[in-house]
Amino acid sequence: MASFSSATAGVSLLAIFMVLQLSSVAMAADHIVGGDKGWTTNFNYSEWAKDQVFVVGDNLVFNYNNTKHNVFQVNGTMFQSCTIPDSSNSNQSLSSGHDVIRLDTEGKKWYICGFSNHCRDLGMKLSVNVTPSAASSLLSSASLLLLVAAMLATATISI
Ligand SMILES: [Cu+2]
Repeated sequence: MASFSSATAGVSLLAIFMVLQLSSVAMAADHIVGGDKGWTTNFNYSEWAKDQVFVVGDNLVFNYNNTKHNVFQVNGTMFQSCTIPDSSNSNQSLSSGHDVIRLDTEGKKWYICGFSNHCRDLGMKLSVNVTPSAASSLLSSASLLLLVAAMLATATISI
C-alpha cells in the first residue's frame, strides 16, 4: 500500500511538472519590430526578422511616429512591388503608433509602410514566416511520457 501511494505521488508530481513546462512554452512572445529603433526608415527589417522565430499566437508590435508612418498588411505581390493598398479601404491600415498584431495563422505575412516612398526606397517592408505552435506537438509527447510513467507506476505496484 505504501508503494502504491508513493508511485501515485510520483506520477502526480510529474504531471504537475509537465503542465508547468507546457504553459511556459505556450506563452506567446512579443516581437518588437525593429527593436529599439521601432518601425522607421533606413532599417533592415529582413535582417531583423532573420534572427527571430515567429510562432502562431505570438504578437508583432509596431512602434512608430504615426504622423510619419503607418502599417499595411499586404500580400506577397504587393510586398514585392511596394503597392500601397487603396486609401479608401482604410480598415487595412494601422496607424495608432503602437500596433499589436497577433499572428493567428501559420505561413508568410507581409507588412509595409504606406507613406510615400518609405517601402520602395527606405526599407519599410517586413516579411515574417509564422511557424505552427510548439504546444500542440509537445502536448502529445507529454501525454506519451505520462503514459510511460503510469505504466512504470503500475509495474511498481504489482511487485
Ligand atoms: Cu514610413
